Amino acid sequence: MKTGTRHGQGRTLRRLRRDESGVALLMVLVTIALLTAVVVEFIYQTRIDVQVAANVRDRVKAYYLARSAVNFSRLILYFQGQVDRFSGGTIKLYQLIPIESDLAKALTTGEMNEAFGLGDANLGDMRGFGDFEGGFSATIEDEYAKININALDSLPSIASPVAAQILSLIGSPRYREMWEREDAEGQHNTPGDVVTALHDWIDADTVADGFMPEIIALDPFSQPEVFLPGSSAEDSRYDMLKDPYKNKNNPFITIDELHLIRGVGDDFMEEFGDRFTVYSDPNLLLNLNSVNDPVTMLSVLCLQPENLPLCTEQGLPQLLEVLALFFEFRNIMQWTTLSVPNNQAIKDFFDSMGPTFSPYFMKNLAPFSDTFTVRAEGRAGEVVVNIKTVLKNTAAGQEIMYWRVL
Ligand SMILES: [Ca+2]
Repeated sequence: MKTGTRHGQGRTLRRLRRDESGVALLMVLVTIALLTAVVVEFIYQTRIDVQVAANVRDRVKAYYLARSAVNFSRLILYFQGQVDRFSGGTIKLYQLIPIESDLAKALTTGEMNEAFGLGDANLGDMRGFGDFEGGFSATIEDEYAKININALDSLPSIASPVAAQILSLIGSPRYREMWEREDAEGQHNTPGDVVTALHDWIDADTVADGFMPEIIALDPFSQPEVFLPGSSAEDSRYDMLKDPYKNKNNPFITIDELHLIRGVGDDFMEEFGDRFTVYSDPNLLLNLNSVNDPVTMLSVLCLQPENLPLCTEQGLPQLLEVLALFFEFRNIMQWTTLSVPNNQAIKDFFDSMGPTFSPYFMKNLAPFSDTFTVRAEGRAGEVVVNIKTVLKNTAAGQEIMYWRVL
């Protein structure tokens, strides 16, 4: 019985051991599984950390490369200010000098020397200057090539042509569909409604002003008054909104403020945002020799009462042909003489082709420009950083009117 019992105990022990070894195996498996998960997680996390670190590093690099492009642009605009004094604004350095790091690299790393067969020509300390990873570029636009919305509250001799030009731009038949759509509040607006709303936003009074788009469009140059004070409150445009607000009764400080104007939606901004400015002198019209946008140029030509027959469906193809010839003429002139025609030479060119400019328009044009938008881009690895800034050349130096990192 003892033996039997011992035997029995031995069996139980063996079974227990077997069971234990089963538990141990299970624990080992679970531990391995857990460890594998932890290790995989750890490796994954480490990879993310390395990638995040690389992205942060590249973002910092790209940001400073974009700032380099801004600095490069500031230097060119500084010289532009000097050159404008004797060229009257017809030499556009910022259009002639490409702001592009690849070019800077080629100039400083010896590539250019090889291309020109100069071999080891001594560039002194210049060597290695462009030796960095990534790149930058920038474009410069003249703010006087755009329509200043704040001019709507200027003298009638400026406000009237500006109102007419905005009407001609946003009221063009090609945007008819945009005006047929309801805005976010389910309201319909006309181009005339938007021009009035823009004006009420800026002007000091608080009544909704009246405006005769047809009369302004027919002859914008001899209007004694453009906007006539009405009797209703201008704030009623925004009173019924979920989050009501009042008209600002002060000039626009940025173009982004346009989003607050009744009738201005994303589609409007997409189409026209870059064609407006708030930075140029509101007592002057634009600078004709800086306008590179055919749509803006078309709105300038259709401002002139003499050209109205050409601004019809029948006349438009001819007008567009003249416009294309003009841009070609100016391009060829810029690359052969390094200067563009001044306002008078532009008038003479169009006169010889048919369309003309009114003397009232000519006398209010900006002589040359002092305010520019710089769009800079810095690139490093996969990261791109953009900086948009508006710079104004003043007697005291350069003023930064706007700065945004995207
Ligand atoms: Ca107002």
